[in-house]
Amino acid sequence: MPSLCVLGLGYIGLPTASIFATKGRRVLGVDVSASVVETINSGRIHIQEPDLDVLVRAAVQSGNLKAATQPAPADVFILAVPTPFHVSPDGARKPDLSFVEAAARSLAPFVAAGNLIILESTSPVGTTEKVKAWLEAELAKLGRKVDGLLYAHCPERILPGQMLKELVANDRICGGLTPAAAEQARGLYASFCTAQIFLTDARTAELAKLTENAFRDVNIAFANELSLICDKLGVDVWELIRLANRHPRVKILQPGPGVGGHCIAVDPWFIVDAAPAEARLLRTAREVNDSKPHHVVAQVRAAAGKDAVVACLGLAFKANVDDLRESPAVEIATHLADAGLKVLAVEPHVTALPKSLQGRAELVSLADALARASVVVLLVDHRAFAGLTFAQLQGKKLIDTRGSIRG
Ligand code: SAJ
Repeated sequence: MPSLCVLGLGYIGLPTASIFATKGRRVLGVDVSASVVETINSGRIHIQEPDLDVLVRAAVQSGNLKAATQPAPADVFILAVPTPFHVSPDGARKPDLSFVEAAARSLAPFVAAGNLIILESTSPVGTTEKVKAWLEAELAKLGRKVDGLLYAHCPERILPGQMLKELVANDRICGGLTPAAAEQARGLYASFCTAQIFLTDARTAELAKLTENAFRDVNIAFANELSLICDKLGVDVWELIRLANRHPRVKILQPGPGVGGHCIAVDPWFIVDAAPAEARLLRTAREVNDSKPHHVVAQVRAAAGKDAVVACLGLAFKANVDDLRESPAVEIATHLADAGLKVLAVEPHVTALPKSLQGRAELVSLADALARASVVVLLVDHRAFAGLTFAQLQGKKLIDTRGSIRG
């Protein structure tokens, strides 16, 4: 069975490396962080995802998964490194491919004829071609000539919170720079993916992944815009959506405090960057979703008196995960603290506040927050808040951004 080298041991690389290892392949996981490497080699994990600890432990104990800070020769190389954006001085969001470039170049001493190089990171159209160009440039510098390298883009589609289930059960797309590359990639993923694997070219695969997240972003923006319209017109947006969704061809998503995470709030910008004149709806959706936290802050400030104590229920970017990165809830709580309000944060999934709130808010239990706050802002619909009722919040001002508190 071919051996693998997976570069980037984060939310995508680690489950992917581990599942290949548990299917009997020899996998070297590579990460630039020595502490991540040490954690994984001891059979533990540095990120939270249901059952991932069990999978990684099994992979390490089988002897098939090892982690290191440097790549090594393998038959297949998978790049699963971050692809964030940076904001240029004129405000435009530009893809930051520096991690992909560094990973691609780092392979030059190790690749051999016929190796398959797979880009899994969500990437702008044309990135797989760039991976090839970067690696070839590095090979030329080393004076190496390596024949028959195959390149493919095989984007992941797994949902945080259900990653291990979706890793196996979701359909996949393998886009090759050549049909042979796509075919080889399909053979590889078929070793654990029980769903269908579709072959295409790399550019279509790149745009398909971006399109999926842009589709969701636009649909959430529709719901968020409706919530603003309803606030203005004095209509209950939750009731409105519930009723509109009784139409057989209407399926409106749920408004919230904004769109967080490192995928949906990022990926549409890669399309906007590549086709700014055409991607008008996508840009506006991003702007609508990015503006929602400011609307919530304004609502809270209008409801809160000068010395109000505000309980922020939830800090994670979505329900039932511990991930606070790119979280609109954190953004809102931070702005409230900036405004001089006393902020009590309730986040059952973490034991410490994020940097922007350290020393400026208190991390407290739900009971403590409810006892002390005059204003309650529900920011995340965690299961832990599911039992909350209006009766428990009597006498307090309530801003429920998720519509999850019922009678
Ligand atoms: N949200 C709403 N209202 C909704 C649904 C979501 O406000 O009705 C918010 C969430 O609270 C969160 C954000 O949107 O802040 C994104 O959450 P999500 O659950 O929609 O998506 P992610 O970011 O966890 O994962 C997405 C998924 N993409 C799609 O569903 C098209 C996942 O399949 C991808 O693999 C992942 O991005 C990724 O890695 O790209």
